Formats: sequence, structure tokens, C-alpha cells
Amino acid sequence: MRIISMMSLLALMSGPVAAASWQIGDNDGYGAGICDNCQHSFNGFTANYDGRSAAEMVATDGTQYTDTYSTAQPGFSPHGSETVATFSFTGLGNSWAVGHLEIDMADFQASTFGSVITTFNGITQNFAYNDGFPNTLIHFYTLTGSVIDSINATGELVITIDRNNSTDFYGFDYLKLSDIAAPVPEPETYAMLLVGLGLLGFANRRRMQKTVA
Ligand SMILES: [Ca+2]
Ligand SMILES: [Ca+2]
Ligand SMILES: [Ca+2]
Repeated sequence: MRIISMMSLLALMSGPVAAASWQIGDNDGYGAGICDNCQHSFNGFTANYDGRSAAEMVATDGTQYTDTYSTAQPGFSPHGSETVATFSFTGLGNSWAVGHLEIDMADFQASTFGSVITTFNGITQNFAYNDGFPNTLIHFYTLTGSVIDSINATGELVITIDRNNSTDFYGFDYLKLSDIAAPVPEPETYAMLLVGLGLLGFANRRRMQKTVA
């Protein structure tokens, strides 16, 4: 029984690790090394912050909207009069059954400064976050059936975030899409699980040796 349960645990672990993922932007703390689920250092005096690399500045998949503050806000963002940030995941194929998205975002204050309008492939999402100043937070999404259907129909996931006249200062570090329903374990977590399994096997062998003796 113990061997069977260990094998099923291994099978569970092999699923997420084999999953494919796509990322827009890099997880570098808004180009400023700000930790995840933490506090940022931007304020009204740095509302035109631009922490993008040269490659990020010329990107066209939406990376150009990451690592700035405030995103698509005329007078502050490097995108002129643009008020909609568009992030495009492409080449996704048409065999999706489930999907998971994570977005690292900073400083959403919808109830104070107005709410953005966000769509996934044209399907409206609830983005009325009140994470507060000066907080960064990674938000997680399990994609709905209609969003999955739209990915299979187009091979893409296009996310639009329309400022909708909001005066909120906010930013994005990165967006990560996976073809699974739950987050992929971090490499460190996976390594610890393997170490744990190894210790379990060792303990079992010791127990069996004792039983024989
Ligand atoms: Ca960057
Ligand atoms: Ca804000
Ligand atoms: Ca980044």
C-alpha cells in the first residue's frame, strides 16, 4: 500500500512539472528588485518610473507595459496617450482543458481612484482590486471554461487592461500562463519533496531491516 501511495504521489508531481508555461515580462520586482507580495518604493514623485531594460522597451507582446509606474496613464507612462495595456500570449495551440494565470501587480486602489476594465480574449474579468498603496500582490486565476474555449479557438490569450479613466497609479511586474489548474511548484519545493520521499524510502528500508532482524 505504501509503495502504491508513493507512486501516486510521484505521478501527481510529474503532472505539474511537465506542464507548459508562457511568461510576459520578467520576475525582477518591477526592474527594482522589489520582493513579491511586499511593498514598492514608488510614489507621486516617481509616478513616471521606468525600470524596463532596452529589450523590454521595444517588446510588442505586452512586456513593454511591465516594470513601469503608472501603467498606461497619460502624463506618467512612457506610452503617450495610450490608456489600454494589452498583453498577448500567442502560439498556445488548441488542446487546452484547464489553465492557470498569475499576475504580479502593484498598488491597485479601485474603490478610491476608479476601476479598470479587464478582458481575457474579450471576456470581462473582475479586476476591482483594493490591494492598497504601497503593496504588491500576485493574483492567481483559474481560467473559466469560456476563456479556455476561446484559447482553443484562437491559439491565443489576449489580455486588455483599460484604464477606464481611472486615476489610480499601478504597475505590473510579469504575467505567467500555465496549462494546468494550479501553480507549478517552485524548483526548491520540488527538490524538498524529492528529499522527503528519499528519507521516507530510507526509513521504510530501516523498518523492514529491523523486522527481518
Ligand atoms: Ca525587467
Ligand atoms: Ca494605486
Ligand atoms: Ca518585471
